[in-house]
Amino acid sequence: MPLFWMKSPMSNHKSGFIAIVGRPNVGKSTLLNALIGEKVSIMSPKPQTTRNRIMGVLTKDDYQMIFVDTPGMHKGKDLLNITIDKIAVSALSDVDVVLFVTDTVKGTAEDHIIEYFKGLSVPVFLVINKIDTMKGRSGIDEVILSYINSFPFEGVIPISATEHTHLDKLESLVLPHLTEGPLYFPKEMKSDQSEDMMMSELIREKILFHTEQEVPHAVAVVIESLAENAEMNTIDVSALILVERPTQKQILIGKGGEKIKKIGTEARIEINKLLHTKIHLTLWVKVKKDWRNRPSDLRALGYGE
Ligand SMILES: Nc1nc2c(ncn2[C@@H]2O[C@H](COP(=O)(O)OP(=O)(O)O)[C@@H](O)[C@H]2O)c(=O)[nH]1
Ligand SMILES: [Mg+2]
Repeated sequence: MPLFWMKSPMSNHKSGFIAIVGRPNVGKSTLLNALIGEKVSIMSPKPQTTRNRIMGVLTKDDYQMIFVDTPGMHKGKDLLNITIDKIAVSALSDVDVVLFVTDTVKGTAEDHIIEYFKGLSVPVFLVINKIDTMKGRSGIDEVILSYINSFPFEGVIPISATEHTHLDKLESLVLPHLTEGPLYFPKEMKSDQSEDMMMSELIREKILFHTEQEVPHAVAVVIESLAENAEMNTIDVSALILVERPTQKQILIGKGGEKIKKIGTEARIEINKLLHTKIHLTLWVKVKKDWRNRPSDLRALGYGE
């Protein structure tokens, strides 16, 4: 403690970082978006939807909560998967609270995630999502009972991210664990991602929606250029979609270019909303063999540190 000391004028202001972790597909990104009230992280029923650590910022009068969405933790073999897993684990360090999200009765797939908590000194809440699909109270109890002995959780929070059920409760349970702190992000900022990253993610979300099997895993999207078109009063966006094989390119383009057109139209609507202006979107598909296993490609695409 210094000799001369005074409470700062911000002394009632609290802030902190809250990690959202769990198996793929339990609804982590949906929860983040519901808490922030805006789409900051893309969502889909496909695994590997979230590949990077994404922050969503919730600013209220007396506090700022920074939620850190993570890729689902699962054991994968290629370098992209290993990188994704590392990102998820490193998100656990340097946070004030951890939200462990699940949606089912405990299975062996989750054991390795709980192991990571044992080395932490911060509170971990058990968040049971998708209660809208569970059979009443007994269904929720069944999930709680399956977890309660595996780790000394700080508390249990049953929610539905899609229905926005108990999200206010979640906020009020997390708040006491934040300490006095500054605004880490400006009040109006909702995410730490760049506009380019958000645009490429929205395009990837539409690709995930319209393709099956190996294509979602083999796809990466980069924004190549962004230019104001004064004449048309639009912003012209050009994006490159990378795949690993010519067959994947064919699937993505579809018969007579039908599929890529649909993806483009849907992505354009979302990017319009994001930028609050009309955009003109051009998509290019290119084959880049084995990009998922090349460290330089992964870095260039924004995956990893
Ligand atoms: N019924 C229901 N579905 C949900 C809920 N939250 C998420 N989902 C769905 O679960 C799927 C995976 O969601 P996502 O947020 O991408 O999961 P993540 O991989 O954990 O980030 C999506 O299809 C969501 O619509 C919920 O509260 N109720
Ligand atoms: Mg996700």
